[in-house]
Amino acid sequence: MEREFIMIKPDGVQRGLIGEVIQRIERVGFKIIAMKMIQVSMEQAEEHYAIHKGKPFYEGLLEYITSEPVVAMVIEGKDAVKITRKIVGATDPVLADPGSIRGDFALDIGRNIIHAADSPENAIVEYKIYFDEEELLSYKRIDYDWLYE
Ligand code: D4T
Repeated sequence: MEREFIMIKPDGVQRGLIGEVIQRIERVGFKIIAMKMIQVSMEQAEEHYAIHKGKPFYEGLLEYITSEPVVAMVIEGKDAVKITRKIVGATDPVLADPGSIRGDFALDIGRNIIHAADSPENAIVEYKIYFDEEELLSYKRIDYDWLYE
């Protein structure tokens, strides 16, 4: 099973979309194995978005992601990264398909509701910024045998 790291960003929390996002993740069958509401520190934000350092949107991105609480989550399931990225939609809402989270709820690339890691390797790197390994729980969803052949 693959793990994916997801974060409902400050705009998602402020706009009351926590439940909406979780519902979309849960209903497809993913198992939430860790979840918490946190205020991202500047150190965590810099580590998370190190790849974007020096880009024109970098400073604004750090300011935004640290501005208000977020909900961080680790989920598990078959092809979790690819399927989650489809549920989330393209980074720029103008390119995000209707039916995706960003396609349905966002207008601006700088306020795009949710983050999802773009590879299984990055998912691990990213969840380690926000979670200790002991916070990741191991359990079986009751519908497991109906989700997987
Ligand atoms: P995140 O990381 O938020 O899930 O977004 P993506 O993985 O889909 O996209 P990304 O890493 O390319 O961008 C990170 C973050 O920066 C914001 N951003 C990005 C922005 O404000 N202006 C821009 O031009 C770009 C490329 C949005 C997401």
